[in-house]
Amino acid sequence: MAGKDVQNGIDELKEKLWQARRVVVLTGAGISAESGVPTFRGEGGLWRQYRAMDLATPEAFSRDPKLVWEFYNWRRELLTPLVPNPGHFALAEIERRIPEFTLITQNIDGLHQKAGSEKMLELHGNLWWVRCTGCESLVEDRRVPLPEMPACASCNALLRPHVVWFGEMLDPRILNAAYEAISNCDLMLVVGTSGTVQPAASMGVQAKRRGATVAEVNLESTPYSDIYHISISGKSGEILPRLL
Ligand code: BJW
Ligand code: ZN
Repeated sequence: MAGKDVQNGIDELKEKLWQARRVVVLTGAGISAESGVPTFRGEGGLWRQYRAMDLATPEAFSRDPKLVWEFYNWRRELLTPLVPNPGHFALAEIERRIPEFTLITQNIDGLHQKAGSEKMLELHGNLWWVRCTGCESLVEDRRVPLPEMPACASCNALLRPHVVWFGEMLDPRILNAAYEAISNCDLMLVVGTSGTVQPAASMGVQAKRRGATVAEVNLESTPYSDIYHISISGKSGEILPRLL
């Protein structure tokens, strides 16, 4: 995409954004890429190096919980020194300036909160929370690393990461809140997601069907680039601050 197209896309998005009353932003791994967090697909992506079905399914966890915990402990180690980038900070600032704002993220890294975002829905959970496989209790646990087979403080059963694996249902309260925001928004911005994982992948199209303007910011084109109203090609850490 030529620089002029990028500038035109930014100008158009800026106009729509600052006219809007209700804004939804959906983010994926790409927004955290400039902070040093690996994405899933694409070059250097986690699912290029590891088989998702061996690590991110309930079946994998039942079969080999140690291996799955090893993977999530490694991700915790990787994330510990990382900080939000200008893309995260720009979204936190947009939230402060828009009357009704919802950030829906597929990311589990917690970097949006670190940047100051508050009105957030975490569709796929959070790496820094653990859930008991016995009593279902949910607690924040920032130990790095966790023990090989971490146990629940109340019932001693095995803990699992509080994330959503393939084949698992998303939390219905979070999903309903996301659909509610999407169906009422004037503008939806989709940032740094490949649009391959459902149900998040269809959310932009649903907003468009409900009459919202939908814009995408991504380093590469996605299956939705020609469907959304505005598609801006570039790094979110460079594009999003230019909206302010
Ligand atoms: C930049 C950039 C920069 C880079 N600036 N951009 C309907 C049809 C078919 C299948 C299904 C369906 N409904 C459900 C399914 C099954 C499945 C699914 O979608 N499978 C597809 C792969 C086909 N979905 C599920 O199982 C979901 N559950 C569900 O729907 O339950 C009901 C149900 C179950 C079973 C059958 C039917 C219904 C749960 C999905 C859970 C996903 N979990 C993961 C792991 C989370 C924990 C962890 O991190 O370990 O979530 S998988 C992984 O993918 C992670 C991500 O959140 C998710 C999305 O990835 P994302 O964010 O898009 O990252 P990438 O890497 O793909 O893309 C990065 C993008 O950034 C790229 O586009 C780059 O260009 C860009 N980029 N640098 C801007 N600087
Ligand atoms: Zn327990």
